[in-house]
Order: sequence, then C-alpha cells, then structure tokens
Amino acid sequence: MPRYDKIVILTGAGLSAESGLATFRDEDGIWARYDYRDVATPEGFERNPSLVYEFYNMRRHDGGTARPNPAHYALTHLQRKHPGEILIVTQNIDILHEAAGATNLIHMHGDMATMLCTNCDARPPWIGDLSAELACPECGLTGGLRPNVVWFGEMPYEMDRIAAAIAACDLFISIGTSGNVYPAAGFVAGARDAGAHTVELNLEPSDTASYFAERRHGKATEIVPAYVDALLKEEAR
Ligand code: BV8
Repeated sequence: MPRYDKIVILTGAGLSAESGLATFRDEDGIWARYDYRDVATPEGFERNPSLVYEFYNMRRHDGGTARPNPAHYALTHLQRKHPGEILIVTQNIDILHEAAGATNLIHMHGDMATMLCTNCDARPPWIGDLSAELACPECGLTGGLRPNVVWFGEMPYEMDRIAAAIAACDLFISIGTSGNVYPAAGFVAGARDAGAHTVELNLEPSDTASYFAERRHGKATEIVPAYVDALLKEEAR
C-alpha cells in the first residue's frame, strides 16, 4: 500500500528558473522590469494592448527556446513510477512540464502555447506572435485575440478540480513559488486542513513557509530529484 495515495504538486516560476526563464519576484525578476498593472491585468490590456502583446510575445520567445531541467523530469518520473494519483498544478505559463512528459497537469494561470478569442471564447493553440491584426482561426474575427493567461483579478482555471484534489490529498508539495499570489498561495492551508503532509521545496523560505510541515531549501534541479528519489524509495520499502 503506498504511503501516499493522492499527491498534489504546486509549481511556480522557480521550477523553470534553471531552464533560463525569469522568475517574477527575484531581484532581477519580471516585476523588476514591468509593472504588473500594465501587463498582467485586464485594465492594462485595455489601456495598452500592444505593450501586453509585446510582453507575452517576449515571454513566448524565451519559453520557446527553454528546455525542461532535471526538476521537471524528476516530477514526470514520479508520475510514472509512483503507484498513487499525482496531479501537477502549475502557475507557470511555460510548457516545460509537457516537454518533460508530464501528464495529469493543470495550468491554473493559463499557458503561452494557446490564445484566447474574446469574440468567440475559443482557446486555439498558437505559438506565434499575437497582435490585434490577427484573425481568430475559429470565428475569423480580428481584434479579439489575447494571451490565454489568467491576469490579476481574473479567476484561475479549473479551481473546482483543484479544490477537490486538495481536499482529498494526503501529500501536498509546493515547488519554486514565493507564496505571494492567491488562490495558489492558499492551497497549503487547504491541504493541511485535509490532513495532508505538506512539503515546501524552494530556493529559500517562501512567504507561506511556516504553513509547511517539512521544508527543504536549495536549487530545484538538486532538491527536487533528491526528494523524488527519497519518496520512491519510501514507497518501495
Ligand atoms: C483572483 C499572469 C479572484 C501569468 C499572474 C488584493 C488586491 C487585488 C487582488 C488581490 C488582493 N489580494 C489577493 C488578490 C488576488 C490576487 C493576488 O493574489 N494578488 C497578490 C499579488 C496579493 N490574485 C488574483 O488576482 C488571481 N485571481 O484572485 O481572482 C476572482 C474571484 C471571482 C471571480 C473572478 C476573480 C489571479 C492570479 C494570477 C495572476 N497572474 N501572472 C503570467 O504572466 O505568467 S501572477 C504571477 O505570479 C504568475 O502567474 C506566477 O506564476 C505567479 C506566482 O509567482 P511565482 O511562480 O511564485 O514566482 P515568484 O517569482 O513570485 O517566486 C519564485 C520562487 O522561486 C521564489 O520563492 C524563489 O526563491 C524561488 N526560486 C528561484 N529560483 C529557484 C527557486 N526555487 C528553486 N530553485 C531555483 N533555482
């Protein structure tokens, strides 16, 4: 019988840092260069759509050249080898989890490989640049396309499915996130209420570190593979 039966793993920008993608709140992070109100809110998009198109075109270019790192592959290995049910909930819009072969994955803040048409609500795959002139492949209208990304003040995706998974989990692991942004930062409290063991794997203590029963700090490419190996050894005993 596996020691843990239902595992939820929350990931953030720190997981992709060693793949060369900038985090948000480190001193050289994205929010040191852009004001989130200009590029990650519906109001910002309304005010200056071309700045937002440019911001996400840049993020998509960077994401397109990045490769998964050993931490992404360790999580895929865990999903394949562990007997329990393992859901990965990522705040990241890069698609490095998919590139590493992850399954059972939710992009709660959207992703950079699709776009959203505000005219017909379609979310077609799209890895090129976005612009106001682009016509939606579904409805053919122009002027309605935006990044399929959850901005501040917008409801994250699949919250019901995430809430149910957290209420049922017996292990909650948070990797590479500063615990600043809700509702994701509140998941650990829900997991604790569900009686789950809670683990933080992060470069340094996050803003919600005190909520975690276990904390391991270091680079994701080192501490995540080590933690996955220990978990699989535990299950094999
Ligand atoms: C919602 C877009 C409700 C995608 C992002 C007060 C006023 C207004 C709003 C609020 C408020 N209080 C709470 C809110 C809600 C708000 C919020 O939380 N604000 C915060 C800032 C206070 N949240 C929202 O608005 C959310 N929506 O609440 O909707 C609602 C209800 C009903 C109906 C409608 C709506 C939406 C939140 C999503 C916002 N979108 N970005 C994109 O462009 O990518 S936020 C942005 O932050 C990203 O999504 C990112 O994923 C997320 C979290 O950041 P992290 O991933 O944690 O990254 P960060 O840089 O912060 O940390 C990196 C960590 O990694 C660090 O700890 C670092 O030490 C570590 N690290 C670095 N290197 C490594 C490493 N670890 C290991 N190894 C390494 N090598």
